[in-house]
Amino acid sequence: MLDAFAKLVSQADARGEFLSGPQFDTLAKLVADGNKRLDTVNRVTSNASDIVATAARALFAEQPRLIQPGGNAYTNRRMAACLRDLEIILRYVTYATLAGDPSVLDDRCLNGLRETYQALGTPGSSVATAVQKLKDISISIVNDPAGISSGDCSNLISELSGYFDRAAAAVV
Ligand code: PEB
Repeated sequence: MLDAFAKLVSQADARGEFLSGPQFDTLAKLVADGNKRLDTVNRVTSNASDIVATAARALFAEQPRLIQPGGNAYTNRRMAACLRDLEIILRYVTYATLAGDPSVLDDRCLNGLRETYQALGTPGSSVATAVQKLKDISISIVNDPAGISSGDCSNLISELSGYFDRAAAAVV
């Protein structure tokens, strides 16, 4: 598990070199945008249960078979597992966003997840659809202009978006 700083340091160290100019610029930008990053993570974190519930509701509205007898989210136990899975994925996306690096998401959440779902008979494509909904809802919450000083967050939004896409791609 690496963050953006540790990753560049380990890359430079592997070559026995000082940080390069572009590497330094990358980290300087990360520091300059640090408050935006913290606000982003904070907004997703503090709305996590709403984000999960809304994404799950939208998934089941679109794919009602999942909650009918024989569906993979049928029975309270499976429904609970489904909500829990979405919460876990969202939580690791917040960690990756904080770290500025996807390795925590890859190593601790996505590694082997596709195979787990195959073994469980859980439709990965439905999980991917739910993750896309987590993404859309999270981005709209992060982009809400209320109560925040205005600024350009497009880079952070595309980074955040990339972590959700990575999670969705890992389960299909
Ligand atoms: C991954 N999910 C499930 C299990 C595991 C995970 C390991 C099996 C054990 C259990 O039930 O607890 N666990 C989860 C995860 C990590 C982890 C992401 C990462 C660190 O440790 N069913 C649906 C939807 C979808 C869903 C499409 C969107 O119809 C999920 C939610 N996951 C789902 C369901 C189960 C499950 C387990 C329903 C239970 C399946 C079953 O027991 O039949």
